[in-house]
Amino acid sequence: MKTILKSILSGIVLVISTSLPHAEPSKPEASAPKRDSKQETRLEWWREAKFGLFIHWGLYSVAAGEYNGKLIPKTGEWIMWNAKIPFKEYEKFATGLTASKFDADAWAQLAQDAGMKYLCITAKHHDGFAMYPSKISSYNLTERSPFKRDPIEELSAACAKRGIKFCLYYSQAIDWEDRNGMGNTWDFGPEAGRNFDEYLEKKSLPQVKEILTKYKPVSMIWFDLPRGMTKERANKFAEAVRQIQPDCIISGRLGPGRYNDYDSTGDNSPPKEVRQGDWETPATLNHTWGYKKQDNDWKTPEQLTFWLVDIVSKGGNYLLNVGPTAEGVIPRQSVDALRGVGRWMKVNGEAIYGAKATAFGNEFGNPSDTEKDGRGKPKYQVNRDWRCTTKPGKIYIHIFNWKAKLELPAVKEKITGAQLLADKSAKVEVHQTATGVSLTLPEKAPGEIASVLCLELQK
Ligand code: FHN
Repeated sequence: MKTILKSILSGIVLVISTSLPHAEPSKPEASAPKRDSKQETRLEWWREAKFGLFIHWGLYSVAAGEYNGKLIPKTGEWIMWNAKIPFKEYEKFATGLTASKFDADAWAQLAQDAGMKYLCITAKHHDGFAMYPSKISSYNLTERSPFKRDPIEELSAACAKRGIKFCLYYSQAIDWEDRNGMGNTWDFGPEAGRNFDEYLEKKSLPQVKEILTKYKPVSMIWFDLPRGMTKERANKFAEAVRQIQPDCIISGRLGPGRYNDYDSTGDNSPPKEVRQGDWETPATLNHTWGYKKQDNDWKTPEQLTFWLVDIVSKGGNYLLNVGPTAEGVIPRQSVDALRGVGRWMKVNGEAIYGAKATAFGNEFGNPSDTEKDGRGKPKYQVNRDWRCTTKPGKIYIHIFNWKAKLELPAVKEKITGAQLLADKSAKVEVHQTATGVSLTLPEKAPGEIASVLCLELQK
Protein backbone atom coordinates (compact mmCIF):
# COMPACT_ATOMS: atom_id res chain seq x y z
CA MET A 1 0.00 0.00 0.00
CA LYS A 2 1.43 3.31 -0.97
CA THR A 3 0.99 6.35 1.15
CA ILE A 4 1.82 9.63 -0.59
CA LEU A 5 1.91 12.51 1.82
CA LYS A 6 1.29 16.02 0.51
CA SER A 7 4.11 18.23 1.66
CA ILE A 8 7.00 20.40 0.57
CA LEU A 9 10.72 19.57 0.85
CA SER A 10 12.36 20.22 4.23
CA GLY A 11 11.56 18.84 7.64
CA ILE A 12 13.01 16.77 10.41
CA VAL A 13 10.79 14.21 12.04
CA LEU A 14 7.80 12.14 10.98
CA VAL A 15 5.13 11.65 13.63
CA ILE A 16 2.57 8.94 13.31
CA SER A 17 0.22 7.30 15.73
CA THR A 18 0.17 3.59 15.75
CA SER A 19 -1.60 0.90 17.62
CA LEU A 20 1.69 -0.92 17.81
CA PRO A 21 2.12 -2.08 21.43
CA HIS A 22 5.47 -1.89 23.14
CA ALA A 23 7.54 -3.70 20.55
CA GLU A 24 9.06 -7.05 21.30
CA PRO A 25 12.86 -7.02 20.98
CA SER A 26 14.30 -8.82 18.01
CA LYS A 27 15.60 -11.59 20.25
CA PRO A 28 13.47 -12.87 23.16
CA GLU A 29 15.10 -11.95 26.48
CA ALA A 30 14.65 -13.06 30.04
CA SER A 31 11.45 -11.47 31.33
CA ALA A 32 11.70 -8.20 33.25
CA PRO A 33 11.69 -8.49 37.07
CA LYS A 34 8.20 -8.30 38.56
CA ARG A 35 7.49 -4.92 40.07
CA ASP A 36 4.88 -4.20 42.73
CA SER A 37 2.40 -1.35 42.27
CA LYS A 38 4.37 1.00 44.56
CA GLN A 39 7.48 0.48 42.42
CA GLU A 40 5.47 1.08 39.26
CA THR A 41 4.29 4.41 40.70
CA ARG A 42 7.77 5.38 41.94
CA LEU A 43 9.25 4.68 38.53
CA GLU A 44 6.70 6.71 36.53
CA TRP A 45 8.76 9.95 36.40
CA TRP A 46 11.99 8.01 35.87
CA ARG A 47 10.59 6.07 32.88
CA GLU A 48 9.45 9.37 31.39
CA ALA A 49 12.71 11.22 32.13
CA LYS A 50 15.16 8.90 30.22
CA PHE A 51 18.07 11.38 30.52
CA GLY A 52 19.82 12.61 33.67
CA LEU A 53 22.89 14.54 34.81
CA PHE A 54 25.41 12.80 37.07
CA ILE A 55 27.78 15.08 39.06
CA HIS A 56 30.95 13.84 40.79
CA TRP A 57 32.26 16.62 43.03
CA GLY A 58 34.54 16.17 46.07
CA LEU A 59 38.07 16.44 47.46
CA TYR A 60 39.32 14.59 44.39
CA SER A 61 38.21 17.66 42.35
CA VAL A 62 40.94 19.62 44.18
CA ALA A 63 43.59 17.01 43.35
CA ALA A 64 42.32 17.15 39.72
CA GLY A 65 44.32 14.06 38.80
CA GLU A 66 47.65 15.17 40.23
CA TYR A 67 49.49 14.33 43.47
CA ASN A 68 52.99 15.39 44.55
CA GLY A 69 53.60 16.85 41.10
CA LYS A 70 52.74 13.59 39.36
CA LEU A 71 49.78 12.97 37.06
CA ILE A 72 47.94 9.97 38.50
CA PRO A 73 46.37 7.56 35.97
CA LYS A 74 42.76 6.28 35.85
CA THR A 75 39.71 8.11 37.12
CA GLY A 76 40.08 11.30 39.13
CA GLU A 77 37.77 10.37 42.00
CA TRP A 78 39.94 7.29 42.70
CA ILE A 79 43.16 9.30 43.15
CA MET A 80 43.43 8.51 46.87
CA TRP A 81 43.37 4.78 46.05
CA ASN A 82 45.40 4.93 42.84
CA ALA A 83 48.20 6.92 44.49
CA LYS A 84 47.67 5.28 47.91
CA ILE A 85 47.56 8.75 49.44
CA PRO A 86 47.66 8.49 53.26
CA PHE A 87 44.43 9.81 54.76
CA LYS A 88 46.39 12.43 56.76
CA GLU A 89 47.69 13.77 53.42
CA TYR A 90 44.47 13.45 51.44
CA GLU A 91 42.31 15.32 53.97
CA LYS A 92 44.49 18.42 53.38
CA PHE A 93 42.82 18.80 49.98
CA ALA A 94 39.78 20.11 51.88
CA THR A 95 41.37 23.55 52.26
CA GLY A 96 41.45 23.77 48.44
CA LEU A 97 37.76 23.00 47.98
CA THR A 98 36.80 26.66 47.76
CA ALA A 99 33.67 26.27 45.61
CA SER A 100 34.28 29.99 45.01
CA LYS A 101 32.43 29.90 41.69
CA PHE A 102 29.77 27.35 42.65
CA ASP A 103 26.40 28.34 41.20
CA ALA A 104 23.62 25.81 41.78
CA ASP A 105 21.31 27.61 39.37
CA ALA A 106 23.91 27.43 36.60
CA TRP A 107 24.34 23.67 37.16
CA ALA A 108 20.60 23.00 37.19
CA GLN A 109 20.14 25.27 34.16
CA LEU A 110 22.79 23.28 32.27
CA ALA A 111 20.86 20.08 32.99
CA GLN A 112 17.70 21.75 31.70
CA ASP A 113 19.48 23.15 28.63
CA ALA A 114 20.72 19.62 27.86
CA GLY A 115 17.19 18.24 28.02
CA MET A 116 17.94 16.29 31.20
CA LYS A 117 15.10 15.62 33.63
CA TYR A 118 16.99 14.43 36.72
CA LEU A 119 20.24 15.36 38.44
CA CYS A 120 22.26 13.10 40.78
CA ILE A 121 25.20 14.50 42.79
CA THR A 122 27.69 12.77 45.06
CA ALA A 123 26.75 13.35 48.71
CA LYS A 124 29.66 11.12 49.72
CA HIS A 125 31.95 9.19 47.39
CA HIS A 126 34.46 6.45 48.26
CA ASP A 127 36.86 8.91 49.93
CA GLY A 128 34.34 9.24 52.77
CA PHE A 129 34.12 13.03 52.52
CA ALA A 130 30.58 14.37 52.89
CA MET A 131 29.72 17.20 50.51
CA TYR A 132 27.16 18.58 52.95
CA PRO A 133 27.09 19.68 56.64
CA SER A 134 26.90 16.22 58.22
CA LYS A 135 26.28 15.78 61.95
CA ILE A 136 27.37 12.16 61.70
CA SER A 137 30.95 12.85 60.59
CA SER A 138 32.98 16.04 60.85
CA TYR A 139 34.81 14.94 57.68
CA ASN A 140 32.63 17.20 55.59
CA LEU A 141 32.66 20.22 53.35
CA THR A 142 31.24 22.72 55.82
CA GLU A 143 33.63 21.85 58.65
CA ARG A 144 36.78 21.21 56.64
CA SER A 145 36.69 23.52 53.63
CA PRO A 146 36.53 27.32 53.18
CA PHE A 147 33.01 26.88 51.71
CA LYS A 148 30.45 27.33 54.47
CA ARG A 149 27.19 27.06 52.48
CA ASP A 150 25.31 23.84 51.75
CA PRO A 151 25.67 23.06 48.02
CA ILE A 152 23.33 20.09 48.25
CA GLU A 153 20.55 22.25 49.64
CA GLU A 154 21.17 24.92 47.01
CA LEU A 155 21.20 22.39 44.19
CA SER A 156 18.02 20.77 45.48
CA ALA A 157 16.29 24.16 45.39
CA ALA A 158 17.66 25.01 41.94
CA CYS A 159 16.36 21.69 40.60
CA ALA A 160 12.96 22.16 42.19
CA LYS A 161 12.67 25.59 40.52
CA ARG A 162 13.10 23.90 37.14
CA GLY A 163 11.10 20.77 37.70
CA ILE A 164 14.24 18.66 37.60
CA LYS A 165 14.18 15.60 39.88
CA PHE A 166 16.89 15.95 42.55
CA CYS A 167 18.82 12.76 43.37
CA LEU A 168 21.81 11.84 45.55
CA TYR A 169 24.71 9.43 45.11
CA TYR A 170 26.04 7.73 48.26
CA SER A 171 28.90 5.20 48.44
CA GLN A 172 27.49 2.89 51.12
CA ALA A 173 30.36 0.40 51.46
CA ILE A 174 33.66 1.80 50.22
CA ASP A 175 35.00 4.51 52.52
CA TRP A 176 38.72 5.31 52.58
CA GLU A 177 38.39 7.58 55.62
CA ASP A 178 36.98 4.99 57.97
CA ARG A 179 39.08 2.12 59.33
CA ASN A 180 35.99 -0.12 59.24
CA GLY A 181 34.82 0.97 55.80
CA MET A 182 35.88 -0.99 52.73
CA GLY A 183 38.94 -0.24 50.65
CA ASN A 184 41.67 1.63 52.53
CA THR A 185 44.31 -1.02 53.16
CA TRP A 186 47.26 1.40 52.94
CA ASP A 187 46.30 3.24 56.14
CA PHE A 188 44.32 0.59 58.00
CA GLY A 189 45.78 -2.75 56.87
CA PRO A 190 43.92 -5.76 55.44
CA GLU A 191 40.12 -5.57 55.27
CA ALA A 192 39.80 -8.91 57.01
CA GLY A 193 40.35 -7.49 60.47
CA ARG A 194 37.88 -4.63 60.31
CA ASN A 195 34.37 -4.37 61.70
CA PHE A 196 32.35 -3.54 58.58
CA ASP A 197 29.03 -3.72 60.43
CA GLU A 198 30.29 -1.11 62.86
CA TYR A 199 31.05 1.18 59.90
CA LEU A 200 27.59 0.61 58.45
CA GLU A 201 25.90 1.25 61.80
CA LYS A 202 28.01 4.22 62.85
CA LYS A 203 28.59 6.13 59.59
CA SER A 204 27.08 4.79 56.38
CA LEU A 205 23.50 4.04 57.38
CA PRO A 206 23.22 7.10 59.68
CA GLN A 207 24.44 9.37 56.87
CA VAL A 208 21.95 7.86 54.42
CA LYS A 209 19.21 8.52 56.95
CA GLU A 210 20.64 12.01 57.49
CA ILE A 211 20.58 13.02 53.81
CA LEU A 212 17.10 11.57 53.32
CA THR A 213 15.85 13.48 56.36
CA LYS A 214 17.68 16.72 55.54
CA TYR A 215 16.93 17.00 51.82
CA LYS A 216 13.37 16.54 50.60
CA PRO A 217 12.41 15.26 48.17
CA VAL A 218 15.26 13.01 47.09
CA SER A 219 13.70 11.42 44.02
CA MET A 220 16.35 8.70 43.68
CA ILE A 221 19.31 7.52 45.75
CA TRP A 222 22.24 6.10 43.78
CA PHE A 223 24.20 3.50 45.74
CA ASP A 224 27.48 2.20 44.38
CA LEU A 225 29.95 -0.74 44.47
CA PRO A 226 28.30 -2.92 47.16
CA ARG A 227 31.59 -4.38 48.51
CA GLY A 228 30.82 -6.60 51.52
CA MET A 229 27.09 -5.98 51.24
CA THR A 230 24.87 -8.92 52.12
CA LYS A 231 21.08 -9.15 51.72
CA GLU A 232 20.68 -8.33 55.40
CA ARG A 233 22.96 -5.30 55.23
CA ALA A 234 21.37 -4.04 52.01
CA ASN A 235 17.91 -4.54 53.48
CA LYS A 236 18.68 -2.10 56.31
CA PHE A 237 19.42 0.62 53.77
CA ALA A 238 16.36 -0.23 51.67
CA GLU A 239 14.15 -0.14 54.76
CA ALA A 240 15.56 3.24 55.78
CA VAL A 241 14.88 4.70 52.32
CA ARG A 242 11.36 3.28 52.20
CA GLN A 243 10.63 4.53 55.69
CA ILE A 244 12.01 8.07 55.38
CA GLN A 245 11.14 8.84 51.74
CA PRO A 246 8.87 6.08 50.34
CA ASP A 247 8.76 7.73 46.90
CA CYS A 248 12.57 7.71 46.57
CA ILE A 249 13.78 5.33 43.88
CA ILE A 250 16.62 2.98 44.84
CA SER A 251 19.21 2.54 42.07
CA GLY A 252 20.87 -0.68 41.02
CA ARG A 253 24.00 -1.12 43.14
CA LEU A 254 22.81 -1.30 46.77
CA GLY A 255 23.64 -4.95 47.17
CA PRO A 256 22.22 -8.48 46.88
CA GLY A 257 18.44 -8.86 46.84
CA ARG A 258 15.73 -7.15 44.82
CA TYR A 259 15.60 -3.92 46.83
CA ASN A 260 16.50 -1.76 43.89
CA ASP A 261 13.83 -0.22 41.69
CA TYR A 262 15.97 -0.46 38.57
CA ASP A 263 19.21 -2.05 37.40
CA SER A 264 22.50 -0.34 36.60
CA THR A 265 24.57 -1.50 33.64
CA GLY A 266 28.35 -1.31 33.83
CA ASP A 267 29.87 2.14 33.49
CA ASN A 268 29.83 3.39 29.90
CA SER A 269 28.44 -0.03 28.90
CA PRO A 270 24.97 -0.07 27.35
CA PRO A 271 23.74 -3.54 26.30
CA LYS A 272 24.30 -4.68 22.71
CA GLU A 273 20.57 -5.13 22.15
CA VAL A 274 17.20 -4.54 23.83
CA ARG A 275 17.23 -5.31 27.56
CA GLN A 276 13.96 -5.95 29.34
CA GLY A 277 12.97 -4.17 32.52
CA ASP A 278 14.09 -0.83 33.97
CA TRP A 279 17.79 -0.08 33.66
CA GLU A 280 20.21 2.81 33.35
CA THR A 281 23.71 3.30 31.94
CA PRO A 282 25.95 5.70 33.90
CA ALA A 283 28.50 7.29 31.59
CA THR A 284 31.28 9.86 31.38
CA LEU A 285 31.79 12.72 28.98
CA ASN A 286 35.55 12.01 28.87
CA HIS A 287 37.23 9.16 30.80
CA THR A 288 36.83 10.25 34.41
CA TRP A 289 33.95 10.93 36.81
CA GLY A 290 35.83 13.33 39.07
CA TYR A 291 37.59 16.32 37.48
CA LYS A 292 41.06 15.69 36.01
CA LYS A 293 42.87 18.62 34.44
CA GLN A 294 44.64 16.34 32.01
CA ASP A 295 41.60 14.47 30.69
CA ASN A 296 40.39 16.50 27.74
CA ASP A 297 39.21 13.67 25.54
CA TRP A 298 35.62 14.92 25.37
CA LYS A 299 32.75 13.23 23.54
CA THR A 300 31.05 15.41 20.93
CA PRO A 301 27.34 16.31 20.91
CA GLU A 302 26.98 13.87 17.99
CA GLN A 303 28.49 11.00 20.00
CA LEU A 304 26.47 11.84 23.11
CA THR A 305 23.23 12.06 21.14
CA PHE A 306 23.94 8.68 19.57
CA TRP A 307 24.56 7.23 23.06
CA LEU A 308 21.30 8.70 24.30
CA VAL A 309 19.23 7.41 21.37
CA ASP A 310 21.00 4.03 21.38
CA ILE A 311 20.32 3.53 25.11
CA VAL A 312 16.67 4.62 24.89
CA SER A 313 16.18 2.42 21.80
CA LYS A 314 17.25 -0.56 23.94
CA GLY A 315 14.89 0.38 26.77
CA GLY A 316 17.20 2.24 29.16
CA ASN A 317 17.98 5.60 30.77
CA TYR A 318 21.21 7.55 30.26
CA LEU A 319 22.88 9.15 33.30
CA LEU A 320 25.64 11.34 31.87
CA ASN A 321 28.35 12.74 34.16
CA VAL A 322 30.15 16.05 34.61
CA GLY A 323 33.07 16.60 36.99
CA PRO A 324 33.21 20.20 38.30
CA THR A 325 36.49 21.78 39.44
CA ALA A 326 37.34 22.65 43.07
CA GLU A 327 35.96 26.13 42.36
CA GLY A 328 32.65 24.61 41.28
CA VAL A 329 33.08 25.20 37.55
CA ILE A 330 31.83 22.60 35.09
CA PRO A 331 34.46 22.37 32.29
CA ARG A 332 33.51 24.45 29.26
CA GLN A 333 33.83 21.45 26.94
CA SER A 334 31.22 19.58 28.99
CA VAL A 335 28.89 22.57 28.93
CA ASP A 336 29.19 23.01 25.17
CA ALA A 337 28.70 19.30 24.48
CA LEU A 338 25.60 19.08 26.71
CA ARG A 339 24.10 22.18 25.13
CA GLY A 340 24.62 20.62 21.71
CA VAL A 341 22.60 17.60 22.82
CA GLY A 342 20.01 19.98 24.25
CA ARG A 343 19.54 21.66 20.85
CA TRP A 344 18.79 18.27 19.32
CA MET A 345 16.46 17.40 22.21
CA LYS A 346 14.52 20.64 21.73
CA VAL A 347 13.50 19.44 18.28
CA ASN A 348 13.33 15.68 18.86
CA GLY A 349 12.73 15.23 22.61
CA GLU A 350 9.29 13.75 21.90
CA ALA A 351 11.10 10.74 20.46
CA ILE A 352 13.02 10.25 23.74
CA TYR A 353 10.92 11.24 26.78
CA GLY A 354 8.76 8.33 27.85
CA ALA A 355 9.84 6.37 24.78
CA LYS A 356 10.33 2.63 24.84
CA ALA A 357 12.60 0.21 23.00
CA THR A 358 12.79 -0.37 19.30
CA ALA A 359 10.06 -1.99 17.18
CA PHE A 360 12.75 -4.01 15.43
CA GLY A 361 16.19 -4.85 16.87
CA ASN A 362 18.32 -5.92 13.94
CA GLU A 363 19.46 -2.35 13.38
CA PHE A 364 22.00 -2.50 16.25
CA GLY A 365 24.59 -4.49 14.39
CA ASN A 366 25.69 -8.09 13.96
CA PRO A 367 28.62 -10.45 14.34
CA SER A 368 31.13 -10.08 11.53
CA ASP A 369 31.43 -13.10 9.24
CA THR A 370 35.09 -12.36 8.59
CA GLU A 371 36.64 -10.62 11.62
CA LYS A 372 37.26 -12.32 14.98
CA ASP A 373 37.58 -10.68 18.42
CA GLY A 374 40.39 -11.32 20.94
CA ARG A 375 38.70 -14.56 22.02
CA GLY A 376 38.41 -15.85 18.49
CA LYS A 377 34.66 -15.19 18.37
CA PRO A 378 33.02 -13.33 15.45
CA LYS A 379 33.60 -9.61 16.12
CA TYR A 380 30.37 -7.69 16.86
CA GLN A 381 30.03 -4.83 14.39
CA VAL A 382 27.88 -1.95 15.61
CA ASN A 383 25.65 -0.47 12.93
CA ARG A 384 25.18 3.25 13.50
CA ASP A 385 22.94 4.05 10.55
CA TRP A 386 19.69 4.38 12.49
CA ARG A 387 17.91 3.58 15.76
CA CYS A 388 14.25 3.25 16.64
CA THR A 389 12.27 4.27 19.72
CA THR A 390 8.58 3.66 20.28
CA LYS A 391 5.65 4.96 22.27
CA PRO A 392 2.21 3.40 22.76
CA GLY A 393 0.95 4.89 19.54
CA LYS A 394 4.12 6.27 17.94
CA ILE A 395 7.39 4.99 16.41
CA TYR A 396 10.48 7.13 15.78
CA ILE A 397 13.33 6.19 13.45
CA HIS A 398 16.45 8.22 14.26
CA ILE A 399 18.65 8.39 11.15
CA PHE A 400 22.29 9.19 11.88
CA ASN A 401 23.52 8.33 8.36
CA TRP A 402 20.92 10.03 6.19
CA LYS A 403 19.82 8.45 2.91
CA ALA A 404 17.06 9.58 0.60
CA LYS A 405 15.97 5.93 0.41
CA LEU A 406 15.53 3.94 3.61
CA GLU A 407 14.44 0.33 3.88
CA LEU A 408 12.89 -0.83 7.18
CA PRO A 409 11.93 -4.33 8.28
CA ALA A 410 8.26 -5.32 8.08
CA VAL A 411 5.76 -3.59 10.31
CA LYS A 412 2.67 -5.68 10.85
CA GLU A 413 0.07 -2.88 11.10
CA LYS A 414 -0.99 -0.97 8.03
CA ILE A 415 0.86 2.36 7.59
CA THR A 416 -1.65 5.18 7.32
CA GLY A 417 0.34 8.38 7.57
CA ALA A 418 3.58 10.22 8.37
CA GLN A 419 4.72 13.56 9.65
CA LEU A 420 7.98 15.39 10.50
CA LEU A 421 8.23 16.69 14.12
CA ALA A 422 10.08 19.91 13.37
CA ASP A 423 8.49 20.54 9.98
CA LYS A 424 5.17 18.95 9.18
CA SER A 425 5.71 19.59 5.53
CA ALA A 426 8.48 17.30 4.23
CA LYS A 427 7.94 15.12 1.23
CA VAL A 428 8.01 11.48 2.30
CA GLU A 429 6.83 8.45 0.38
CA VAL A 430 5.97 5.34 2.34
CA HIS A 431 5.66 2.05 0.50
CA GLN A 432 4.69 -0.90 2.67
CA THR A 433 4.58 -4.59 1.87
CA ALA A 434 4.34 -7.66 4.03
CA THR A 435 8.13 -7.97 3.91
CA GLY A 436 9.22 -4.42 4.64
CA VAL A 437 8.77 -0.64 4.42
CA SER A 438 10.48 1.51 1.79
CA LEU A 439 10.78 5.22 2.52
CA THR A 440 11.67 7.95 0.02
CA LEU A 441 12.94 10.99 1.88
CA PRO A 442 14.27 14.49 1.08
CA GLU A 443 17.69 14.35 -0.64
CA LYS A 444 19.40 16.32 2.11
CA ALA A 445 19.33 15.36 5.81
CA PRO A 446 17.02 18.02 7.28
CA GLY A 447 18.30 17.99 10.87
CA GLU A 448 21.61 18.31 12.69
CA ILE A 449 23.16 15.19 14.28
CA ALA A 450 20.21 12.83 13.53
CA SER A 451 16.98 13.36 11.62
CA VAL A 452 14.12 11.31 12.97
CA LEU A 453 11.33 9.46 11.10
CA CYS A 454 8.22 7.65 12.32
CA LEU A 455 5.40 5.59 10.76
CA GLU A 456 1.70 5.79 11.60
CA LEU A 457 -0.24 2.53 11.70
CA GLN A 458 -3.88 1.78 11.54
CA LYS A 459 -5.56 1.81 14.95
O1 FHN B 1 33.98 3.53 41.72
C1 FHN B 1 32.86 4.26 41.23
C2 FHN B 1 33.32 5.35 40.32
O2 FHN B 1 34.18 6.22 40.98
C3 FHN B 1 32.09 6.11 39.81
O3 FHN B 1 31.38 6.71 40.89
C4 FHN B 1 31.19 5.11 39.07
C5 FHN B 1 29.94 5.77 38.54
O4 FHN B 1 29.11 4.76 37.97
N1 FHN B 1 30.78 4.08 40.01
C6 FHN B 1 31.90 3.30 40.53
C7 FHN B 1 32.56 2.47 39.46
O5 FHN B 1 31.56 1.77 38.76
